[in-house]
Amino acid sequence: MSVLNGQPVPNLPWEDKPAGCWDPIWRYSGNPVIPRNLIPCSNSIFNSAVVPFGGQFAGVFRVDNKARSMQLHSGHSADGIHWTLTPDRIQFQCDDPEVGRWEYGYDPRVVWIEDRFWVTWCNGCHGPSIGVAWTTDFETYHQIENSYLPFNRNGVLFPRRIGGSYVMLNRPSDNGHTPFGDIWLSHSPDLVHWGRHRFVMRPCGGWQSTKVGAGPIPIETDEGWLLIYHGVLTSCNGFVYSAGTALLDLEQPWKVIARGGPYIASPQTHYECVGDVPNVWFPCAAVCDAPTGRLAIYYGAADTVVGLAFAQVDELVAWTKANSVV
Ligand code: BMA
Repeated sequence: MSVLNGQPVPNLPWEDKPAGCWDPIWRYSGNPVIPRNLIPCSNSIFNSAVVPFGGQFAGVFRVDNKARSMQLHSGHSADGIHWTLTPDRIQFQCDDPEVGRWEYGYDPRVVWIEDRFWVTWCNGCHGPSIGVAWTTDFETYHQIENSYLPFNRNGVLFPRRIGGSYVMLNRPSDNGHTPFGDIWLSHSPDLVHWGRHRFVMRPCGGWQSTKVGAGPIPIETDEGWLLIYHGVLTSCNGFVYSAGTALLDLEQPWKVIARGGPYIASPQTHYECVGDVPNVWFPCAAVCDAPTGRLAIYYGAADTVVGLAFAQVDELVAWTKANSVV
């Protein structure tokens, strides 16, 4: 198994799997990496996106402020563990005031495609839609059209065109804490006009019985696109968010090759089980060092803090195939 079209990230944060760990992913011993009160305005900092940038790391962070409105902030880090976030929210530049009118933003993803970083997020536009913007420096962000009509969440771009099109996973939803959710895939010639919608996967029992949504940017391997996604179970005390994996066809990525039956991670530590929304493990980024296949996965814990976990791409691919329910 090898990672395709990846880059070396020699300074990727990393710890070896601890002895006695039975799972394909393991947590950083210093978690959480970002506390809820890192900047003066923050009530909580969680579901956030990180990428390699200029030999260091940068990202877009979900900050719910002390007025409890959902905002996006830029962040920088030399080592991927110690972060500096801008005190003020990102002010997106947008030619069209109807598109650029800011309501709220949350759950960002960031990906390098061709010549710039693209940011997608759940963007308030008379209900949740998928906002799209690009940046080259994590200082100035240029917002373009929302991808879909409301209501939609979890817009996750693939890192390259497939069959000539830009491709985005997404999840049609409603305007509340949606009690349903399937993953879909849409195509675009220009990142503005989206169509050729294809069904990818629906909930399928247990930890992923209520809804599913794409997580980090998919990782290209010679066995298919490795997708880490979240799944939701409805307990008598509310939703429980866990994470799992699937392998998608390289050229027709709406076709699921394999899908793990068990979760790879679920809320189990104190900071995942206790917070503003208990029992949430919500991955938004997986930074890969292509030569070693090491993954640093950034996830929101209990809608309150950012956690870091580690995995090996080859182990996740083998585990997904060995535990597939497809
Ligand atoms: C979802 C989104 C996520 C959040 C999760 C749990 O609907 O709002 O941002 O982590 O609920 O509250």
